[in-house]
Amino acid sequence: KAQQPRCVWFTGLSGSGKSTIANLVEKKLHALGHHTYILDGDNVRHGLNKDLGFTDEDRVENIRRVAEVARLMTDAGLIVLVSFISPFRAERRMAREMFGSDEFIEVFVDTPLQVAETRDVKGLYAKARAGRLPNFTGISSPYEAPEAPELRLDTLGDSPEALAQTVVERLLV
Ligand code: GGZ
Repeated sequence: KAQQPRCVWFTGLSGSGKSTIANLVEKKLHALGHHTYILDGDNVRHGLNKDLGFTDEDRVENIRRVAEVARLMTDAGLIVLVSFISPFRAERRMAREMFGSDEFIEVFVDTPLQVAETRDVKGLYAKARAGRLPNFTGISSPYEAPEAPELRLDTLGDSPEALAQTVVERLLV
């Protein structure tokens, strides 16, 4: 049976684990024979969106373009894994409204700020605290947590592997 196109929209702080989980989900879906694409900062902010930074206005435009591209990809039949902080509820709602109600799965990668900041894998939180990285999400720019996501992943409670499995199961029903 042909796969159903889906937009799996990961949202969460920098360092929350979005990309790690999205990559594991992709691996599992490939093993099941599904066609996927990951949209994230690495392949979008250096190309299509390289004119955009991190002001509120630029983030809104970043997410708007990402949602449009994701929509083109679901039109082409793919399962799209979208992995951006996407900090604003209004833009996530706008994205959701572009898809059918069964097509869009919002996944809140719920890592507390204190945990992401303590890990600080890339040293960005330290830079932001020192005032050398303006408009940093969680420090000097807001993150509006989802109120009713399809899935909330507790990254303190479970391994990335187990969380990825949860996403795959939710998405193939
Ligand atoms: C947040 C920033 C910033 C600022 C650079 N605020 O952990 P990372 O490094 O790899 O992921 C973060 C990424 C966030 O880009 P997004 O396109 O996902 O953001 S949004 O959805 O809000 O448009 C971080 C890095 O870019 N980064 N400066 N000021 N994250």
